[in-house]
Amino acid sequence: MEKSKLIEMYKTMQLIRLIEQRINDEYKYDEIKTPIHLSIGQEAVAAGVCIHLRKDDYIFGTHRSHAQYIAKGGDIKKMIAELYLRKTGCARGRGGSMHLVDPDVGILGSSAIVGGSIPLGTGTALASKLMNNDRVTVVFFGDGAVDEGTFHESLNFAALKKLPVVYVCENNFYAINSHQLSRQVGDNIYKWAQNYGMPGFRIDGNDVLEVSDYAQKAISRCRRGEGPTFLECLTYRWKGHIGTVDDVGDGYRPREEYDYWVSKCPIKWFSEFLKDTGVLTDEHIKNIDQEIYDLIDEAFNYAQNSPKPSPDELLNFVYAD
Ligand SMILES: Cc1ncc(C[n+]2csc(CCOP(=O)(O)OP(=O)(O)O)c2C)c(N)n1
Ligand SMILES: [Mg+2]
Repeated sequence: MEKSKLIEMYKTMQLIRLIEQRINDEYKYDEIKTPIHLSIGQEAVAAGVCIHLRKDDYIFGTHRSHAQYIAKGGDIKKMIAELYLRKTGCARGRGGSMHLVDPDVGILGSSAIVGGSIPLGTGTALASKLMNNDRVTVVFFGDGAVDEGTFHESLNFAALKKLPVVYVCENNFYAINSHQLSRQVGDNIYKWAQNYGMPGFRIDGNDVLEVSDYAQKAISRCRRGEGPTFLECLTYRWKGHIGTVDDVGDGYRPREEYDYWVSKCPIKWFSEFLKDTGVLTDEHIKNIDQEIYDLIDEAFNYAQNSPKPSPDELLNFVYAD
């Protein structure tokens, strides 16, 4: 992979990490008026996939979508303003963290309905096929979405019609506090895809190079008109399911498991790789990180100084009586 792309992936992962740490820190002031689901620990999935997407390709996300929005090139000022429910937010302050959208860069939406984005992304892939363009759709979802009927219907249909869609399952092993093995007979998510007739792979979702490699092949396959691919990316969230809690010790996940995944930090590993291979030095990394901190400050200032919607605007954009 070209050096510039490697650096871009580092920047994306670090922007996701640092912006979420800032969200985490600001949350206690109770000015961010929306539930939040942080992706700290899972940054490599979105970064490794979206590096291969064009601006006019589409993505759909979930309740845990900051990473995907950022990696696809969403405007972070509008994202933070959305978290503060300001008029300048990407969903005009009406959606909050779980409803990020930026159609100008192909972010067609995220949904808090678990599994809800899977048929939507299957639909845009069908549209691309019918309109005979080569736009690819990527749908991101969690291991919990596999428990929904719509997951199975959508995969079957996409394989049957050879639709240009890449299904990216971020398997962090938990849906809220329920482990995968308390919800599913086996730990075999990628095999569902194979059974429905598409290539399905299980990969290390904390290794951005591996994610990028598989994503590139999957996206190229879509562009060639050969149909969908399924990527099950094993990864781990560091924070609790919702909000800013640190919940290790609450009983549902073992400390050793958490420690193992923290030791596999995707950003730490990748920055070491970039230094070992001479792509970046400590000095470069320091400068990049400072630029990212500045961008984040700018986004928070923008959001905090943006106007709030007024009550008389409540019914704007409501189209039915
Ligand atoms: C249809 C539906 N059922 C239940 C919920 C409640 N719920 C919100 S998030 C969540 C867990 C989702 O887990 P997963 O898909 O693995 O995503 P993760 O939170 O791990 O990123 C559940 C059950 C919901 N939002 N929608
Ligand atoms: Mg999960």
